[in-house]
This record gives sequence, structure tokens and C-alpha cells, in this order.
Amino acid sequence: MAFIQRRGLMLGAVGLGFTGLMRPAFAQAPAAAPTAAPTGPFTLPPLGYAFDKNEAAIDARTMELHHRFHHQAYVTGLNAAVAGQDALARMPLDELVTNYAQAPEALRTRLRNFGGGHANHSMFWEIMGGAGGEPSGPLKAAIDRDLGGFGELKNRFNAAAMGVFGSGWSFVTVTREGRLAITTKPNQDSPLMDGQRALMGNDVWEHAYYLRYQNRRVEYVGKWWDVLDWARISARFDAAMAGTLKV
Ligand code: MN3
Repeated sequence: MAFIQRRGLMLGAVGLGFTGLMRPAFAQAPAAAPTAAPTGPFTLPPLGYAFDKNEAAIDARTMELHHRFHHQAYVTGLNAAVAGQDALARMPLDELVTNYAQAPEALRTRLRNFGGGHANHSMFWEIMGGAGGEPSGPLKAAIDRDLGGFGELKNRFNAAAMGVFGSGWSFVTVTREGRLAITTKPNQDSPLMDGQRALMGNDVWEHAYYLRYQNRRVEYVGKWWDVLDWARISARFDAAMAGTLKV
């Protein structure tokens, strides 16, 4: 009987809400509802150059769509995945991607796809915006030592990129032992997931090249070298060897 009385009081209180007494609280409800997508902790990094800077290989419209919408979608998805997960939300991106398999099972696929996508694209923008050419200094020496020289690197990297079935990436990685290696990954998987660092990589999802090249991935893969920034890639190599390269 006491329960019924209490329930009656509660129903009465709800009823009052619609008559005006509780209107302030009722009016605030929509703002508190979990409908707005979280805007952090991860954010879209600025491109660092104009959309037409890579015109020699990638048209400005593709660059804009790819950066503003495709990459943003990975950031948005990652923020939604870590919402309410304080330990995950505090992790730096490289640690989150490296350790995604230890996360709660219900989150793993989203951390893998969105976290990997955020890391891969952040690297991708950084290494472009240049004028191609060839590496020099310690990076050139490492390429000569581990990959048989720059010409051989290009041949092997391009063959790897052409061998990606469907969507994925081709990478030059820095292994745990500090050696360079060429590898591919499906979807948005990252070399971080193998305990390696991505020195450089090419996105061979169709969204990266379809407007200009349609199905001709081989032309895109060949042209891509003309917009690489070897100063930045060299800086990434130095950071990887110093243990400070993140994504
Ligand atoms: Mn992409």
C-alpha cells in the first residue's frame, strides 16, 4: 500500500511538470540529452597547407573531401567510442591504437577502425605537401641498408600498394629493432598494432584517388611520390629512432 501511495505521488509530480511548476527543469532536459556528438578529446589536425598543394598528384577537391569529411568521420567516431570511458579518453592516440585489443570487447572494433583511421590520416597529411625528390642523410642511409636503395623502395612500396585488395594502406615502417620495412594493412589498421611505427604510408582507399584516377590506382600510386615532403619524413625518421615519434 505504501508503494502505491508513493507511486501516486511521483505520478502527481510528473503531472505538475506539465502544468508549469516544474517547467524550468523540463525545459532544460533537451540540452542534457545525449544527442550532440562529443567534440573531444580527439580533434582533426589542421592540414598545414592549401588543398591544392598536392595538385601534382591529388586534386584539391579530393584533398578537401578527404580531410574535412573522411578524416573528420574517424575523429567523430573515435570520440563517440571513448565517450564515458575515462581511461581510454585520456590515452594518447598512439597508445590507444597500439593497445586497442585490451579495451572492452564492445569497443574494440570502433577503436581499431576509427583510432587507426585517425592515426593513419594524421600521418598521411604530414608527409605530403612537398615537391618529391629523394631522401638524404640518415634516412637515405637506412633505406640503402634495409630496403636496397630508393629505387628499390619505390618499386617494392608501389607493388605492395597495388597488392592491397579492396581498401587499405601501404607503409614504410620502423620496426622495434630500428629497421625499415615495407608492409600493407587492410581497412584502417595501423603498424602501431604490430608495435611498429609508420614512417610514411599511402592511402589506397578509392576515396583517396577516385575523382581524378577512377579505377587507375597504378597511376595514383606512381604520381604520389611527386608530392612527398622528404624533410618531414626525415624528421619522422629521426623521431622514430629517438623513440619520440607518435603517429
Ligand atoms: Mn582515407
